[in-house]
Amino acid sequence: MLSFWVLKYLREIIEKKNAGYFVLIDPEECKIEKCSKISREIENAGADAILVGGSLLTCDLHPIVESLKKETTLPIILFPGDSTHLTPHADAILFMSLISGRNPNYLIGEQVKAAPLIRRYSLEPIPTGYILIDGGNRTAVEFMSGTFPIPRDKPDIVGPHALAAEYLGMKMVYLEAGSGADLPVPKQIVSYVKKQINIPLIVGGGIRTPEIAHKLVNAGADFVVIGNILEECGSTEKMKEFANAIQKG
Ligand code: 1GP
Repeated sequence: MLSFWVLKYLREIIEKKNAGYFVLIDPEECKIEKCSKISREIENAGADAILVGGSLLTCDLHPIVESLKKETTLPIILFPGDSTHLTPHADAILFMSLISGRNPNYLIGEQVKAAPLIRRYSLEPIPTGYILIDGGNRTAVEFMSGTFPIPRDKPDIVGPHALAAEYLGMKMVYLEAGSGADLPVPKQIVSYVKKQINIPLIVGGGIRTPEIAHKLVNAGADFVVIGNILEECGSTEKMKEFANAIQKG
């Protein structure tokens, strides 16, 4: 009997801390010999979970996640670009459907290919409606998925997508501007969506300062994802600043 725990843990984080903090690791940028140290630092800095993934993967995911896992008690959650980005060394997977797009492969195709392996690996699937918002530049996820992001000034289009995710039984909604986006998801969109749904809201992409993270939490984000900026200036201090800004909302 599998005992899944990550979604329950994430719900408790929202209750206890107001909002949670995910650090995203791009396996392409993660040197295997540094992985254990990195996951220890992320935990010490106060993050709530480690996401691992990206749009494109050319490296071997197994040893990276195995090594990350050794030195942390935080859940390691896969954030896959497609059905090949799987490893049994993680705890859970954001089982995403790219619902802002109309590409059947990312709505259901990759999910069907991944499902048997997720089961074999005993990964906890967290069904997530993944919504791409224009971040001011072309991002890898836009190119790789062959989908258009929703325009930044159209919360009235984003809202029904998020609501449809909830009505389809998904457990989370992820508003994504894309890794390295010039502009994060507008707080007006976050607050609009927050009013529509009753499931947790993840916001990520292009969040470069703790102040921006803080504003997004105030607008309604339940989880904030920080990736690129920590790779660029990944000091523990910087990670802690984000923790303070996010978890104290
Ligand atoms: C990307 O939302 C995540 O999917 C994180 O984005 O790397 O821009 O922080 P950044």
